[in-house]
Amino acid sequence: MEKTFVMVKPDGVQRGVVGEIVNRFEKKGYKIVAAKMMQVSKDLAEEHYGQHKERPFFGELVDFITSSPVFAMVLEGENVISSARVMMGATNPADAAPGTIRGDFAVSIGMNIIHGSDSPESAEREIGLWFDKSELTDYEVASHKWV
Ligand code: RTP
Ligand code: MG
Repeated sequence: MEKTFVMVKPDGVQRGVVGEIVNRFEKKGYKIVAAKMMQVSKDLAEEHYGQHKERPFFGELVDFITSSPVFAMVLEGENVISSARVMMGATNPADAAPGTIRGDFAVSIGMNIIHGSDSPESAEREIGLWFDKSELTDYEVASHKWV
């Protein structure tokens, strides 16, 4: 079954919406395979956002992600990679539809509350980067036969 990496960014943790965000993914029908609160190191932030190294906002992005703890998760389910991105809404919260996480909780592109892997390749890379294999659980959710 497909897995993705999702992270509530420092602004989401500071604003107390971790529970609300986790709730949305649980209610949708996705399984939480792993989750942890963590202070991100500069090395991890730079590696995670490596594809944006040459972009003008890279320094600010790394400073922001390391500024306060994040809540990192691995979610599992059918089409979870693209579906979680739909639930998050557009990168720029100004363009994110109401009802999406960014549409409901964020205002500016620099503090857009949440990250989600953008492809199967990114998901595999990011899960490996943020979680040790031993942190990933493997269990059945009884109600998921109805999802
Ligand atoms: P993310 O990786 O954080 O889930 O966001 P995303 O896929 O929707 O967007 P991406 O293009 O990967 O950009 C990564 C993060 O960089 C910040 N950004 N700032 N100032 C700017 O023009 C700008 N553009 C992007 C955003 O915080 C975005 O989430
Ligand atoms: Mg991205």
